[in-house]
Amino acid sequence: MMKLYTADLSAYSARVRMQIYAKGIKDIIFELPEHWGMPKFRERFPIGRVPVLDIDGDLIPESEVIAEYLEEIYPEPSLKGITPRETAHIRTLARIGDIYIMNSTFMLSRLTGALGRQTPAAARDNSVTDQLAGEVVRNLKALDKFLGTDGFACCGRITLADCALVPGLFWVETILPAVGVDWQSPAVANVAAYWAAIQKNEHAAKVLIELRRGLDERREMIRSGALERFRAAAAAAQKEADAQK
Ligand SMILES: N[C@@H](CCC(=O)N[C@@H](CS)C(=O)NCC(=O)O)C(=O)O
Repeated sequence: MMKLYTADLSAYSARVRMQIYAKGIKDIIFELPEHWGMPKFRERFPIGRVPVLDIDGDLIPESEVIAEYLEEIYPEPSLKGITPRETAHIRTLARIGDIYIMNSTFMLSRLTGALGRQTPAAARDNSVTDQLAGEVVRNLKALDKFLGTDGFACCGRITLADCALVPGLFWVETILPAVGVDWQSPAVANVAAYWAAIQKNEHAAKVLIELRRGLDERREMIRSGALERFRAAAAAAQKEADAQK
C-alpha cells in the first residue's frame, strides 16, 4: 500500500492531499514520517521535506512530481485539462501557487517567526522579508489576471491548479497579516472572490480543516516552548551527526 508522508500544516502536503480527496483515492495512507525534522529523517529523505510518496520503500519527493505521478497512475477523474492547452494553463496556475505563493510565504514565515504571531508585527524584519512579501503581493496580482471567475481556478471544475492554490492562499491569509502586510486590494478582487468561493468546495474545506488544525498545534508548540526545545534538540543532533562524518 502506498503512503504519503505528510503534515497537517504543510501547504505542499495539503496540495497532494486535496488531489487525493478530489480524485477519491482511498488506498493511500497518510503518515507523519518517523524522526521528522531530525538528521535520521534526512538520511532517508535527503531533501528533508514533506510530502514524500512511499511506494513500498521507493520514495518520490516534491509535491508537483507526486501530483503528476498520481495523475498518471489514477487517470480518472482527471485533474488535468481536456486539451494540452488547458493542461498548460492549469500548470501555470499551479506554478504560481507553488513557486510564487507557497515558497515565498514559507520563507517569509521562517524568517519572521510569523506563525507564532496573531497580531501584525510592529515592523517587518529586514529587506529580505520586504522583498518576499512584495513578491507574494505582486504575484497575487498576476494570479488575479489568470484566474477563472466561476468559483474554480479554471476550467469550471476542480483541477491541479485549485489543489496548489487553496493551501497557498491559506498561507497568504495566515502569514501576510502577521508581518503587517494587507494583501487585499481592488487589484486582487478576482483572487478574493475565488478564495471566498473555493472554500465552500468539499475537498478544499477538508484540507483547510487540516491546515487550521496544524496551525493551532504549531501555535500551541510555540506558546509552550515545545517548538524551541524541539529545534534545539534537532540542531544538537545535527551537530553530532556532522561531527561523525
Ligand atoms: N518543493 C517542495 C517543498 C516542500 C516543503 O517545503 N515542505 C515543507 C513543509 S510545507 C517542509 O517539509 N519543511 C521542513 C523543512 O524545511 O525542514 C515540494 O513541492 O514538495
